[in-house]
Amino acid sequence: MLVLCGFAVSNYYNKVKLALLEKGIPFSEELVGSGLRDEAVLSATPLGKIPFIRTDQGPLCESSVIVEYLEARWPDPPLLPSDPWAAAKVRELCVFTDLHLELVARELYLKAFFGGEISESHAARVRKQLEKNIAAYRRLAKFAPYVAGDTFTMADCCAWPALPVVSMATKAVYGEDLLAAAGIDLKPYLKRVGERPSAQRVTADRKSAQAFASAKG
Ligand SMILES: N[C@@H](CCC(=O)N[C@@H](CS)C(=O)NCC(=O)O)C(=O)O
Repeated sequence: MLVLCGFAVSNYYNKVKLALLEKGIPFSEELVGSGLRDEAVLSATPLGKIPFIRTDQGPLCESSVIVEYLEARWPDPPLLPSDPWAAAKVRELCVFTDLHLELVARELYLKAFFGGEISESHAARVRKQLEKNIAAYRRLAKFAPYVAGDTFTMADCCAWPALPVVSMATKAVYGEDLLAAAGIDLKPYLKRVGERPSAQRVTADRKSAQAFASAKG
């Protein structure tokens, strides 16, 4: 059986988990911390990043690659439209979410979530980049009600776990949620996707993992 490795607080882990659950693919979970350098981990995920999966054919890392593999191997139910153009538009949204929003906002996490410090100049540079990228994302994302339109797609597997983190990080660092400031109201979207059984499982597991982490201190 396929094994999803990583931890349930990670948005990238939850992106893959949503896809697995939406497709009804049997899987188990293996708790693996990020940034581990031991050979057993590096042979599966050479940068030590999570998530990765273990399959009968071997390990695979990078959440986008994993989700594409799941789509190709278990096409039903689909997370991409059959029309190549429409599918490319969904993938475009995935890239914008992962690369142009989450990866930029990630530069704030040290201060936003881990009690660290970042310089004012760094925070200002990230803000400028995020404002530009969020405005661009807003041109593409439909939220009607799903990110790519009327159907739940791979773009929602990316967006639903990641966008709240972008909101929280910008609020924590700048005192202002930059998504909301750009006119993106996430509440109806998060609620809508949050009603799906897949998302409910992801949320419940994330909350348990967070509670466990804070109990451990
Ligand atoms: N591009 C990777 C990003 C994954 C990623 O950044 N994972 C974080 C946890 S959310 C991680 O493992 N960070 C540890 C590190 O970068 O060493 C993917 O899509 O899977």
